[in-house]
Amino acid sequence: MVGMEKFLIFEFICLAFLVSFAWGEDGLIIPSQLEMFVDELPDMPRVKGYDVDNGAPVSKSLVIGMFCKQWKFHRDLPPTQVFAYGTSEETATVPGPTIEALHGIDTHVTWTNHLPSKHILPWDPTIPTAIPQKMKGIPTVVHLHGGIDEPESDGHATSWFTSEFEEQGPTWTRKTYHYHNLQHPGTLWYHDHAMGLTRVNLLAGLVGAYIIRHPHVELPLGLPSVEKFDRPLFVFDRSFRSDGSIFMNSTGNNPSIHPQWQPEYFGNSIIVNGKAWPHMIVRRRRYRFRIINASNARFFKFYFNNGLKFIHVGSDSAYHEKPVIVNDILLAPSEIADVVIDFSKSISDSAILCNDAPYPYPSGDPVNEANSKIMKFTINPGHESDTSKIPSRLIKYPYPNLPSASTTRYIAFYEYTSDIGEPTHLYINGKSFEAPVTEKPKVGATEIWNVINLTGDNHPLHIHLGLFVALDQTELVDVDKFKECMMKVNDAIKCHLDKYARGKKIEVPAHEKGWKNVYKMMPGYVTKILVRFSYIHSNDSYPFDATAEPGYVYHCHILDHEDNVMMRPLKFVH
Ligand SMILES: *[C@@H]1O[C@H](CO)[C@@H](O)[C@H](O)[C@H]1NC(C)=O
Ligand SMILES: *[C@@H]1O[C@H](CO)[C@@H](O)[C@H](O)[C@H]1NC(C)=O
Ligand SMILES: *[C@@H]1O[C@H](CO)[C@@H](O)[C@H](O)[C@H]1NC(C)=O
Ligand SMILES: CC(=O)N[C@H]1CO[C@H](CO)[C@@H](O)[C@@H]1O
Ligand SMILES: [Cu+2]
Repeated sequence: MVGMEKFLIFEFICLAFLVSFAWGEDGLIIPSQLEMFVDELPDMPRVKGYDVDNGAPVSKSLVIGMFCKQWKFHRDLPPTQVFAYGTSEETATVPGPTIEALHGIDTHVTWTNHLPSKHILPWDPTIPTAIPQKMKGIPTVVHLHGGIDEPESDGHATSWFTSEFEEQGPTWTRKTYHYHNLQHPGTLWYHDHAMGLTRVNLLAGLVGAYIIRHPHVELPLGLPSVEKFDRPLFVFDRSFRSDGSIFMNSTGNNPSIHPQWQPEYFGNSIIVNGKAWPHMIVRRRRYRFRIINASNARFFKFYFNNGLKFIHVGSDSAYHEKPVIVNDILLAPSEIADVVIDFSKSISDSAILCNDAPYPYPSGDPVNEANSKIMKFTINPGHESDTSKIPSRLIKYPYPNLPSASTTRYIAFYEYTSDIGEPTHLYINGKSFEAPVTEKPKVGATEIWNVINLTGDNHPLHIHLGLFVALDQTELVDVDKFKECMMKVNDAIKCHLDKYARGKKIEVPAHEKGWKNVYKMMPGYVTKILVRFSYIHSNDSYPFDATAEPGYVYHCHILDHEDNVMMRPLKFVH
């Protein structure tokens, strides 16, 4: 990607930079220094992705910038320097504004970069990284997660650009992105996707929600739909220093190989809509929450301390056929749970949203006091009239047709370790990101992907453009023998996957059976998914050329893995 001599100069500058960033590790905030539930849950600014002309919605062009500014994460924490999306520097927030789009109405967004030349977090030039030749400016590029859009507007990792578009990555084509909004209604989110910088750019604050509404099919459902009662909840974890700055360890787990990169970022404070352990006063009625997990690596298992249940109406971007009532929800990074909570059923005047997922998931440390709590709801006493309802049927999309699958692929996840047994990098199918593209589906195709996890971690797989259904997960028996063969031969058929894939089967939970764009790939299992590269709600073909350059990608959504480099190109053919 980068010429060697350039790389060396750059490394030198960056190392100098890293040294200047070698903060004392002592000035860290410990969570007990921050009182819980003192800040009110913000609702991020809403920006309409359409205009109204003579009563009819028409397409709209937005300009959304990325700004370096101060943000208060907690009453008792000094302001924190962040990177924030917004229509202006004054209104920029973490997370950014919620873009409200309408089905069938195009939204055009010019994403502008106003970031300084120095990053606020330590990054690592030794992993494949977007590096501007003039060494000026922070590369950024915006991906709309869950969007069904043309390759030129998909935010390809190498289509990055720096401040004022001064420099551009090798596959950059345009300033203004075109979102067709022709897909099924649901919750999407936008976030940075620059090569090798995704983990730090998101940690710095570059995330925001994007909702596609289709009033004609959604209003008859009767779910809470007024803005006040239909709220995105962005959840992520961060650590802070006592001066308020975001703390990210600047020493890698293999510093002689990668000076900074670590396989997983975990923060000790839980942030919802930009506030640490916020609280929200709610009425005794139903609310819809679109819970977006924007952690780098933390999984969450949400439940209520007072037994309140979640009525799961959608998963990632798509509605379920029927609501599913659950006591807890396991959310992997970048997964979305679209739920209704009926506070009129609360037996107490407050409810604490809790978390008990070990980290790393599933085999890591148990949660502690600080990361076991997410936020608090205080429920106003008194009866509340509530005209919303939970319909018995939501939206039924045609179920995937197995025999229509034209191709079966085997996708294996590998982790490589150094002499000291510490992870150095992760690859999909044993291939670097630059290795020639191997996944070339036909536009409109349905395919079976067998995803084989040969690592100790649960990796949330995300495929751009396509949607998929998880069919089943089967444990691999004699996994060490299979892994040995795979490490040598890297071919699941030659290594007789069928002989090993005969252990325990894990049923996909009811609330995750629908169309998804991220799914958790269990360690030591082969997960079979059916992927569809077309709309799920209609047989219309895409209104754009999906075979155009620069194509798409698929990757693990643990951002620290994606950056180093659990990501592969995905190109379409006719
Ligand atoms: C930072 O990472 C290094 C290397 O893994 C580790 O030794 C050190 O304890 C970490 N520091 C903190 C504050 O977590
Ligand atoms: C959030 O997403 C991260 C990575 O994308 C994942 O590790 C974490 O478990 C998820 N947390 C929740 C609550 O879903
Ligand atoms: C798409 O076409 C198939 C086969 O012709 C049909 O069974 C299916 O219902 C159609 N789907 C939609 C959403 O119209
Ligand atoms: C095939 C393989 O290597 N599987 C690994 C998956 O992860 C588990 C840990 O959860 C390992 O024990 C397996 O060896
Ligand atoms: Cu991963």
